[in-house]
Amino acid sequence: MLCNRQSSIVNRQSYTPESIQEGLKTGWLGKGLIRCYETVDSTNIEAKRLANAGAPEGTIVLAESQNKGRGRMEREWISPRGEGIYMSVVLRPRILPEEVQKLTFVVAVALAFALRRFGITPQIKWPNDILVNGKKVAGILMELTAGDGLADFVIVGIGINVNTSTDEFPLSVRSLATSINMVADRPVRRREIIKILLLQLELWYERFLTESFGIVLEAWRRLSNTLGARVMVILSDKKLEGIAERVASDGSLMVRDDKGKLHKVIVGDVVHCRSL
Ligand code: BT5
Repeated sequence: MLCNRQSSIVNRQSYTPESIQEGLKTGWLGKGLIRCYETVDSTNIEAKRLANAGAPEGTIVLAESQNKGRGRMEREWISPRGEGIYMSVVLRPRILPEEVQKLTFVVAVALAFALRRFGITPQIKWPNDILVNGKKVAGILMELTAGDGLADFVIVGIGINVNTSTDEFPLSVRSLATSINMVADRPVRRREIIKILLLQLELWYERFLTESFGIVLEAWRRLSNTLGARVMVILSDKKLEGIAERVASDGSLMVRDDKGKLHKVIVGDVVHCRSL
């Protein structure tokens, strides 16, 4: 208990670009422009503004709080001041727009490996949730801007609950969410997580670009708790129940229903039936 109280004091120190870059072991990611804000609408929106103005690959946007933090499909991302990491990264991969979904896997793997450094055993729930003990500790929001051909840029938005306490989550999310300092084996500072995360992100992004998506997918499979599970997939117009058999090479989830029919799910929310 005492540890947690101490951690909540140290962890609430805000960060500066210098404090992130000090001791940062990446080759390029985060070595250039880092913008730290007190409050923004959404770090993804701010990063998009910067990218549209020509910000290079590796630019980072961080905020202490967001008043329009977003999840997928315009859902809200709860972003209490100083309690979490609200970060967006500008990437400019030379990939086709349809390949961008694969980057969610790259980021999820990087995030899971980074969190393992703090004595946590995270699991990835398809497509973009990072869970600890079945509760969501982090989420990923990937936003693409493309012209006619290749992706112009991708904004990788990452939200991590670090110090957030249960009562800071609204009732609708409370039983589903957790935070790093509720589950880590020692008090963790936000900037410590950011440095390790940037390093993992650079590593897995470069593997994806120079080696293959297969390598990422292999790691993802080991970290995922979705594969083999009985799931309910909430699609825009219906629900589908079955076994999540595998992830296809494009990142979509293959679900076999009880009649034996295989469905390819490209976008949807997954509920693991055992936790219903
Ligand atoms: C996500 O969406 O999980 C993506 C979250 C990405 C947030 C980051 S923060 C930095 C960057 N800037 C942004 O504006 N966004 C990104 P999705 O899978 O749609 O999950 C959203 C759902 O998660 C909500 O509808 C809630 O049920 C739940 N939720 C909201 N806030 C949460 C939190 N802090 N912790 C855990 N669950 C939360």
